[in-house]
Amino acid sequence: MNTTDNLIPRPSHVALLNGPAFTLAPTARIAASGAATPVARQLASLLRRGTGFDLPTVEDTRPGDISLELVETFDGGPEAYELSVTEGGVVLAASTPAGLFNGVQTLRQLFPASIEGTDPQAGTWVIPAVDIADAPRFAYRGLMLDVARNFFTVQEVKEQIDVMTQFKFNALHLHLTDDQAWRIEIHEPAKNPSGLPYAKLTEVGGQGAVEVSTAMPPRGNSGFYTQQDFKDIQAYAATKNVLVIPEIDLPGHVNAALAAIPQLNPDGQAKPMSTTSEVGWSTLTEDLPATYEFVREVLGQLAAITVGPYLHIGGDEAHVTGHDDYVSMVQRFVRIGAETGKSVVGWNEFAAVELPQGSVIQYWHGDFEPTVRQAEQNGSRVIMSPAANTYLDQKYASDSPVGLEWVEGGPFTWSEYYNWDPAQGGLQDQQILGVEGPLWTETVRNNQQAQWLLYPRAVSLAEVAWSGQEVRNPGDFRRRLGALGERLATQGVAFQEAPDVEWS
Ligand code: TNX
Repeated sequence: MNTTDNLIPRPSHVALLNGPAFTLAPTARIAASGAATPVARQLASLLRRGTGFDLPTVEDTRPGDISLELVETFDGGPEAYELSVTEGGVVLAASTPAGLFNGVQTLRQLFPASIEGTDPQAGTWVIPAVDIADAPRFAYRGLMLDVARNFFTVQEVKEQIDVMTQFKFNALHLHLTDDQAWRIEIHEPAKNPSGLPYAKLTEVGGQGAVEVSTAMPPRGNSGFYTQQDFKDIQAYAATKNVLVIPEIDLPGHVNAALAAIPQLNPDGQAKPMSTTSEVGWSTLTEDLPATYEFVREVLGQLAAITVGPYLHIGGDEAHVTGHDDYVSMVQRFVRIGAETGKSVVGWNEFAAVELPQGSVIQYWHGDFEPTVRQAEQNGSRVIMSPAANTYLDQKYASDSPVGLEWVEGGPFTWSEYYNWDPAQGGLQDQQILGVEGPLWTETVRNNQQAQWLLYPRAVSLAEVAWSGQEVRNPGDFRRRLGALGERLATQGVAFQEAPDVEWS
């Protein structure tokens, strides 16, 4: 077995060549020009750490170099790449920087795990001669971080991006608001007919967090992102081919907003903040004009600072919103969302309303039929997050120190998150935008706990989202996970050492 057998996610085509291997020499350079240069610089800095080599980025190519090439036409779409390794050098080709970035993640895994060390390691850096041609099955390969129940600093979010992107994830959904807290700054608008105190959303709502007695510590962290922070996260994410999808959860999961803005309550009285982890007990009010004024302002400001095409408006677990009120409100919210120019995303409950062109349904739980119907009738695309195959907050075992255990079929390890096909219930691949694993954080207090819940299960999801069913195989994946252990450990990433995996 060599590193070409251990790649995760598994590429579409891997052909070992008979020729001699490539050895990265201390004199090697990383060659690239134009839009390929930033990716080349990232590769150079990655390889410099573990090797201690200079690895300058240059424009010309010599034997022994790694060269990154942008080529015009390419099979497999914008994220595809081809990697050719021979004794004479490494050539990585793609039609976009995103494709090159994906290829770099593959190339990293072809070197011994010690290359991931933070200081120079002794060793020879050899890669077998190989041809790889690879392209993703789905365009959207995401993780979700619930920054509402527990706040994660900008730095912590960036660290999560660093780890996830080595598995070719390209979407980070930030769950910015919930009952316990409001995490995104909303400026005082010039036009404010009802005089809503938007600054209070973060002044009051930003102080909140969840409290769960078994979590360590019981109370979550508080804080919020300024609009500038949110831009910074997106700018960093963009360098790693990640799109950020912000969520404002409506019309349920809104207690923090009701506590900040008295006018959102029928009696005009602000609600008290709450730390409970109960769900489904708060709602906006259908017949209050302030409701729509608020939603329009918040979605408008958020859309204006969001780089990507998606705006997530929640829609889940509105258990105390009457059905008619739910339909009436959400029908207006999706239109307000679409008027910002973004594609509206919502949890599958929102498939109960007429969705604007280009909407995206995130299926997590319950009746699948409305999701499939909307996909068939109006071309809405689907993000697959079925709880029993993707919920990264669920416990590994009933005595796990962190995690929840409400999803039926648990406890859940890497295999439940691997052994499923997103194309199900009549949905075809073209109707599926992709796959996302949500990390709810009722019991999570820092990145280490988050990583331990994420890995290795998120790695299963990465392969489900990237690799075609025809190259996937649970036994082989289990073996490759084992080989990944040393790499994660060298990176200092916390992960659950699943007992059925032989960890390296
Ligand atoms: C359900 S999943 C929720 C969240 C909770 C989660 C805990 C979804 C759309 N809503 O509010 O955090 O369960 O697993």
